[in-house]
Amino acid sequence: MTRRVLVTGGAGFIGSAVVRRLVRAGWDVLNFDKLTYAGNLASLNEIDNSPNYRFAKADICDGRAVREALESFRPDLVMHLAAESHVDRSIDGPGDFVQTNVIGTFTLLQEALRYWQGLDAAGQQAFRFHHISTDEVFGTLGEEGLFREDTPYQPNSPYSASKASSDHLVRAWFHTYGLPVVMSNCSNNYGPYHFPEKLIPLTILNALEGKPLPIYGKGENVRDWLYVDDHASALELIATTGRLGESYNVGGNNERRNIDVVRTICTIMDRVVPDATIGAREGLITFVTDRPGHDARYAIDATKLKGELGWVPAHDFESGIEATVRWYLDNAAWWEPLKARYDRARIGLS
Ligand code: NAD
Ligand code: TDX
Repeated sequence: MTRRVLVTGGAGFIGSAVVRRLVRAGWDVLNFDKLTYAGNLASLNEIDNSPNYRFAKADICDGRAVREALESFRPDLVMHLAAESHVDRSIDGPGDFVQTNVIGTFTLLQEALRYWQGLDAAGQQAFRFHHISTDEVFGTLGEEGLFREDTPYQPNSPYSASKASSDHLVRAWFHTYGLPVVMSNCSNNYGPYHFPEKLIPLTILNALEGKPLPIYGKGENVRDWLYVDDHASALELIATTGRLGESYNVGGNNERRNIDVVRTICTIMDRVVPDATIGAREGLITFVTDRPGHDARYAIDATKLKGELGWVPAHDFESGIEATVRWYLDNAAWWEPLKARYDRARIGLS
């Protein structure tokens, strides 16, 4: 039987990796995406002519559009990735985050429940709703410890608070209405097709052009980096084999301080694209005003996912970051058109 998956946010960074993976694996895929500034159909050029791929431009807050998509496509899996995802934007304008991440998830849950209740017994048995979330819901760690699935929620930014709210709604729809859900919370992703407002692609593109490399505060904040295709492989596994009502933490065991991430990128670029007029790129590092409420450290304990479902990531940080730098160097046609769409004025850059 062909498996049918409705992916929300499939034109985004992680959603497009999931769509590319599932289309290649033979799933029938409907990509349901509003195409905000972060959505980009060019990220799907490799698969968008495939007969088992289709696209609907629509908003998860629009209940009627969600209902029509579910009733006409009739998926046996929903993977929910659509979200406002950038922490800095959530500080400047939290309203969109509450709207999409909270109201949008609520709308999707209501329509998924209605659809699921209308299925026959075999259809109900087969159906799953997978909610994709972030480790930022757990707040911040000190120097020791890791986020586990039972770590208390302590979100600190409007973004993480909105994602935490959505996680709670999904859990409640399982316990109250019996909607068959699985959930996952992942650490920072990096890799190809990452929108250039985020630390790693911003650093690569600014370093290429010899522009300042902005580091918030002292650059000592720690993130746990995971190559995006490893997240996509975890998501397929969780969606298809995770236990209903459970959540799984996803992370690559690659803790790095931001300053060290930026220095690593500088070293790779000095080697791969040396530029005498720019010189050593570490000289471009510019310490700027810290992010308000900046979480000090994130780190994931993925023991449950590895032990229960047998997930093994394929990339370590060193090979993943080198592949990512080379991808950006080889794919200017993807990122050039985006440059007008990201706002560096916020941090005082041209
Ligand atoms: P992204 O910002 O790159 O993409 C989000 C996508 O959702 C875009 O294609 C956008 O057009 C779409 N979208 C936004 N609002 C919508 C709406 N109202 N209706 C329909 N589509 C809408 O995000 P990402 O980095 O790919 O993250 C995907 C998911 O994974 C998010 O839920 C995020 O919270 C979560 N996550 C991200 C990371 C990370 O490091 N990027 C880590 C852990 C979890
Ligand atoms: O210019 C910058 N300078 C800088 O020092 C930017 C954009 C970021 N930073 C810092 C802030 C963070 O400590 O680098 C770190 C990474 O920042 P982002 O790339 O903005 O990611 P982060 O805020 O950690 O959130 C990301 O990972 C978790 C995603 O955007 C979220 O959607 C995901 O849930």
